[in-house]
Amino acid sequence: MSETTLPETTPLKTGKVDAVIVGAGFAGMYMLHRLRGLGLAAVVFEQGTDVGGTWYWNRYPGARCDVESMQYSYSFSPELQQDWHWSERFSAQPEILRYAQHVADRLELRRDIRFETKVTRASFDEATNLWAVETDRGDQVTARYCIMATGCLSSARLPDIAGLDSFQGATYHTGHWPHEGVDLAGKRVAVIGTGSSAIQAIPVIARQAAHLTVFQRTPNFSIPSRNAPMDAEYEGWWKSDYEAHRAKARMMRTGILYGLNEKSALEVTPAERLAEYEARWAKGGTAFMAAFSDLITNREANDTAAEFVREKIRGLVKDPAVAEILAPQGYPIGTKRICVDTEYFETFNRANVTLVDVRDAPIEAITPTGVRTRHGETAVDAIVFATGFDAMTGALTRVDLRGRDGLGLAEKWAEGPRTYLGLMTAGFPNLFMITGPGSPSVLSNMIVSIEQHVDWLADCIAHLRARGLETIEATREAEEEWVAHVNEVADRTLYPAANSWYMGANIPGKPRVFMPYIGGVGAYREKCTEIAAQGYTGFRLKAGSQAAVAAE
Ligand code: N01
Repeated sequence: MSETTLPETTPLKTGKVDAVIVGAGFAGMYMLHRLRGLGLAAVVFEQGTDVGGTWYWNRYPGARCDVESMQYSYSFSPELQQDWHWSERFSAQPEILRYAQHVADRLELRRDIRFETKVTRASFDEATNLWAVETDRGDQVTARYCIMATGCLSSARLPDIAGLDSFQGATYHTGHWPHEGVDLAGKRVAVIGTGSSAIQAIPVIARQAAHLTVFQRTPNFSIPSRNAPMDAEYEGWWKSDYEAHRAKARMMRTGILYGLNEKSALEVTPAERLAEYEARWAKGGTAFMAAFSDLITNREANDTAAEFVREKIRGLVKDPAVAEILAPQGYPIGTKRICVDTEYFETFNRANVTLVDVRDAPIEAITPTGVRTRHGETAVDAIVFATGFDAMTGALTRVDLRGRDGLGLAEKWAEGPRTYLGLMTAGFPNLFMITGPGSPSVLSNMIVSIEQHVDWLADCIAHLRARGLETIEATREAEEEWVAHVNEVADRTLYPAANSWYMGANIPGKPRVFMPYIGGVGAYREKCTEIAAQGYTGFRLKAGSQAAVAAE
């Protein structure tokens, strides 16, 4: 269904539902489907005009998923996964959005989704054990459960650069790309940032623009995608036993089925090591980081992979000085999210592309006509901000969420997010997060993690209802322990060594805390299942009378 044929959104204004779901991306869509299956009345509020979440907003040129198409899709419906055909090894944004729209059509989800509606505030009423949810369209809805399906990378961020508003040309953010598309042909374009989004957009923009200037502060490691049309045999292999393959993927560290080499990078000969890296480089994709078991825990092992990629960059970029600026130094490979590209480094060989290193000479100002550093001004017609997101917490804390005693979530998380399993936070009964901080989320195949959380939540809600329980809430003790565990596991890795958005380091003033859980999707799943099987250990479950009826 195209956006133009969408039904008119009718605001609810007032009413009572069993559950409010915030966001109609893959998490919100599946949550709605599961809650309907339990017979609950649920409404989804979504800011956009259609479903798709990340894939609705991130329409920048070159946007593509770096998880293989056969794995980046729902697994809950055997019919759906058999019927759908992906055209490429790695799907581009328009195809993933079409898939989301297809699922919404197939499951008739849109009738319970209120589009173009932003949830502004939700507060817990201790007298009734209900959430009062308010939107920017004047809805005031009460709900037993409030489920935040707001995504981890959905709060786009513009840097605080002087003169931003003075620019007379066009400005764009990759995470809010205009739906009608942008014609950059013949234009002088600046791209600010060199993260995953920029690395995908730059080669495409370079082919359109008269001139492209890339402002790079931190170079990134990137692996070629080797994207190609879908191989029929490969698709057939997946579809011949999708259930079994999915079951294996769910227990992998990242929720992705790929060959993890159990050997240490330091236990093989240099020739064997090189051969492994070459094979993975030739195959393409993030599985490069699974070349050896210790790349993310041992700096010496990591250095071998980092140097391999730096050498590749030196080979791909003709100007040695430019190659050195593009070759990442000073942080371990993989500790900032590894990028996957199509001819990114080669793009810097083009005559119409200039790289500006702003590490030592930061962007001082945006002027009416361009971008200025202390080395001078670059005049441009358009600026593309590929400057990322207030990751993991931003989409949650920008809603005025109030728990017991009026406690605000933003206030509670002032020193960093605190959750139990990334699912709930103490003091906020019946407020659930899908792929929240403290869960594997962004370190995994998001759809695998989304399905795991949604299934766990649906089972939890069914458990509460079957027993006449009104609320579930994480205990402070369980939360303390989980936060300590998340940190302890992160500290066993090299991740904290990088100034990444995983650490909140891309936002001035944001606390430096490693936000996702790196213990692995499989181990995490087992933990969640065990906790539920034991009667929700670490949660306090209460009947309407407020009496505690289940173990902590
Ligand atoms: O954002 P980022 P993103 N002056 O935060 C730079 C997912 N994703 O949108 O590193 C100059 O990674 C900043 O520099 P620095 C994926 O998880 C997935 O690219 O802070 N530069 C950085 O280079 C990814 O990790 C896919 O020094 C400034 C860039 O802006 C996540 O989304 C595709 C600056 C921001 O990079 C976010 O990626 C796309 C300033 N003042 C995204 N401020 C796939 O599936 C910021 N920067 C493939």
